[in-house]
Order: sequence, then structure tokens, then C-alpha cells
Amino acid sequence: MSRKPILTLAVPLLTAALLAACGGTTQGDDEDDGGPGTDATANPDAEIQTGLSFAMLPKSVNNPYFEASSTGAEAVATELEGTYEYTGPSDASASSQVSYIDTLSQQATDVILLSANDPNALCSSLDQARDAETVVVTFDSDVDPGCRDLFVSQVDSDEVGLALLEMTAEQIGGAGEVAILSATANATNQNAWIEVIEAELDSNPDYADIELVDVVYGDDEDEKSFSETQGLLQANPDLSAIISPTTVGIAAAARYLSGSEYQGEVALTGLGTPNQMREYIEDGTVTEFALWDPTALGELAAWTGAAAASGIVTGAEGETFTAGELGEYTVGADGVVTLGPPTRFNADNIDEFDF
Ligand code: RAM
Repeated sequence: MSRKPILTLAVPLLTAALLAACGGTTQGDDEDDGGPGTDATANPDAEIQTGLSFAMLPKSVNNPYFEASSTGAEAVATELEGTYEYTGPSDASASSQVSYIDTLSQQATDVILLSANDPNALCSSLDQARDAETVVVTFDSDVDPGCRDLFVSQVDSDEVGLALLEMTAEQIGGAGEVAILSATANATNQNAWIEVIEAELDSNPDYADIELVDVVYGDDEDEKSFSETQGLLQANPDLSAIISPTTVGIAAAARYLSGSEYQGEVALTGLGTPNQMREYIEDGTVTEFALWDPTALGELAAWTGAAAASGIVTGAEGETFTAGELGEYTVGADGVVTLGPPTRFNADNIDEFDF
């Protein structure tokens, strides 16, 4: 890659000041330093660069889940003496994300951390950004692997889908009609989990008595998720459970259920943040749900971006890097780095968590 990301921790401050005066990065040199976006091999002994510019572009802003990820990423940018920006649309749509990618690439941002609203719609903008030597790390929700350098996955998709179904089966005694309240119709992450649920329902005899009757989309908007919940319950009078694999959806569905005749009658599980779901665990609307640590996910995404911008990894399977205090990670197939298993939250443990 030709943009040489800047300084190592050892470089004197004067040089840092000079480079900062020139915009903080040395761009446009033709030397291939082994970074991502090229056929170059990784240099595991390269030093992690400081002074990088990071930007996080979530599916949408005003979502506490992404705010937690942003806190994690910003802490890494600060530790690496870089700059940090959290920017994105207020609606979770791919078309709204395009202009943010274009702007960040025009600003010659070193590392974009992206949670994508669509696997393909962002690719031409991402290609342009990468041609301009920006490292693109997706996290949370991926694009086609050809359009980014690496993907930081929260949990293996199969594990998420299986955990969602297991919690559902436990909560409805292994039988009944279930419906899914998802985020947006094109979200890569939610669709991967829904596919796992559908395949498992079709093939696993343990779930032979569970029927998926509907999938609806709240678009990661609180009001839409709330009214879709109401619609689901009215359209499916025999519904036993709602599975909502989105922190926005599950919180809105819980709010609807808690004030309705369905509280305690229709189970609700899915992926939520403990802080948004605490009151619904306490009032008995929800028994158990799951999530990973979104702050750690943001941290890992930022370390991954820094390692890629430093030429330590290129996204090839088997490469390793150190993600600060999170420890050592190995790049898996298709340039995927995985954070770890999800945690289940219920009345016994929810007060131990604050995010
Ligand atoms: C919402 C978003 C995000 C998803 C979480 C579980 O905040 O849709 O992409 O990972 O829920």
C-alpha cells in the first residue's frame, strides 16, 4: 500500500508535529509497505503505527449498541495517539451510508470501521476508498468479502442463530409458533442469523414442534419496531414467542409487551443490551436474551484496523496480531476475526453488566 501510515511510538515529537502540520499522514508515496489492499504479504514484526485517523460508521447513529462500540474504538485511537470520528446516518439504510464513505475517503481517513446495512450496495464506494489507501474493516455487519480488508465478527453466525433458537425453545417448552422481528431487510448480520434459525428449524428434530410463522422488519427504528410488534401479535393470535435479533427491536418489542395483555403470555428473546433490557427482566416481560460486549467489539475492530494499516496483517487466513489488552487474535477464512461467544442475560446476572 502506498500511504505510509505515519509514526511509530518511537518517533520524536518534532517529527510528529511536522507531519501533523502536513495533514498527519504521508500519502502518495509509491513504496509498497506491505499493507492491505495489495498482494503484499504481512509483516508480523512490523510496529503498530501511531497517529492514524480512524472513523467509525455504524448502521445508524443514536443506537446505544453502536455508541458502546464507538467508546471502545475511540479508546484505541486515543491510545495510539490517533484521531477519531464517529459519523453516520440517522436511518439504517445503505444508500445513506454511501455519502459518509465517500466523504471519509475524500478526507483520506486511514481506517474506516463500518457496520454495513447491505452486503453489496456499498461496494463501489468502498472500492474507491481502498484505491485511495483507506483500510476498510467491517465489524458487526459485513459486506461482500471482496469489498473490505477484514471483518471483525462478534460471534460466529451459527453460534448466534443456535443460541437464539435454544433460548426460544427453552422459554416456550419446545413447541409453538414463533415470529422474528428483525432490523432492516438487507442487513447482512441479521439475515445470516435468520438463515441459521430457518435451517435448524427445518433439520433439527428437537425443534420439530416449533414453527416460524412470520419475519417482519423494524428497520432498527424504535417506533417502527414497536408497531411491527403490535402487528405481529394481532396477525398471529397463537404466537408463543418473538425472536428479535436486534438491540433496537427487542427493546421496542419489550416495551410493547410490558404494557399489553401479552406480557408473560408471549415470550420475547433475542439480542439486547443489558441497560436497555433491565427493566423488562425485572418486570417479568423477558426471561433471557443474549449479546456480546459491543465495547470490546469496537476495540477489536480498531486494533484490527491499526494492524492492517501498519502492514501487520493483510487479511490472509492464519495471520496473527495483538489487540492491546484483548490479547492475540488470528485471522480466519475470508479475512474474518472473531471476538468470542455471546453472553446470556437473565435475572440472575443482569446487574453485573453496564452497557
Ligand atoms: C442492532 C444492530 C446491530 C446488531 C445488534 C444485535 O443494534 O442491528 O447490527 O448486531 O442489534
